[in-house]
Amino acid sequence: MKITSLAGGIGGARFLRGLTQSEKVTRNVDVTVIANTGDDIWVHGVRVCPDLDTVMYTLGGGISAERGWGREGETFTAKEELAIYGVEPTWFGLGDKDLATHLIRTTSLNAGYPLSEVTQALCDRWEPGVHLIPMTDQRCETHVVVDHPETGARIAMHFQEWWIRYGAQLPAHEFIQVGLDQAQPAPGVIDAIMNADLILLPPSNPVVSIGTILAIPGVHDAIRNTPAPVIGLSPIINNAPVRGMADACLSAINVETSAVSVARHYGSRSSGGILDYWLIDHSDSDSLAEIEDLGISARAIPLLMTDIDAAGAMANSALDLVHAN
Ligand code: FO1
Repeated sequence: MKITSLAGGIGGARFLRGLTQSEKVTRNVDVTVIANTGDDIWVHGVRVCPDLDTVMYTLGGGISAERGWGREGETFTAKEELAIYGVEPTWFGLGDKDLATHLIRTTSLNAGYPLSEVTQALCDRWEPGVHLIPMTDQRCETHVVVDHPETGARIAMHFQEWWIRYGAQLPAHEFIQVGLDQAQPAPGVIDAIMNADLILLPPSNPVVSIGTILAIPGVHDAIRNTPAPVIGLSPIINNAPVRGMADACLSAINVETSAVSVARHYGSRSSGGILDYWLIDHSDSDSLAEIEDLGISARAIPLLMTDIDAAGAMANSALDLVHAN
């Protein structure tokens, strides 16, 4: 069975760990992960790809369990030394172990290798157990339009500065994908969607993670047209994001922070959208009828990914849904 999943950062990676380590799934299942690269950033001369690395480290066993990003047992000596020199950005958490990944990636990119090939080479070490592909090999960074915290002037800043330095507390007027008009799906992306037996949208940020991937020319159409069923899992439980600041992102695009509103935002496949199924938490089960009215089959299951087993149970619910229909 071929499963293709779009994925953002921490929530998506944790779901995928449940999917790939669940006993039901490991047998003859081939998982391809199309990861968001809109969060990617140049810092201190190296290219950092947060969502690719979060998936690679989480599935490869190197992730910091406490942070959900970066490496377990990490030190930040290089970051501290850079700060002593007064070199910005001092707000970015550049880890020493993580730096090795960024240095190899930067050297390979500078030598002309595409990001998809560089990612494959890094995965040779980490063996995440999935085929990890960036959404595009071209630079397509998310920048956020905000009012400058001091001057009030309307400016665009890199997503990471908004997310890390300002904790997504500056109201976002707009998200812009810089480079989108030149971006093409990376090799294998469209094929992984069109030839899958199942498409999964994990509980990643629907705006800056899943939304960013869907905006790459050709991806949304491929998901609309693939013969595979498309199952999404709500990143919103009881009208609140499970982690991260999905609510700050949803309000920027005038989408209410609720399981049903995100389902409406993705849309049913029968009405020009991408969802066949939408899994919500039991606490939102009063929305089941409303979601079904959108033309999307809905189920309420435990959606809180407290540990790997909980994520595995969620993945199994998604698979059961497909087998049942
Ligand atoms: N998130 C933070 O909240 N603070 C950081 O300093 C930080 C550094 C960082 C470095 C490498 C990396 O791969 C991820 C990092 N993240 C950090 C997480 C990252 O900002 C977000 O996880 C994604 O961009 C959103 O999914």
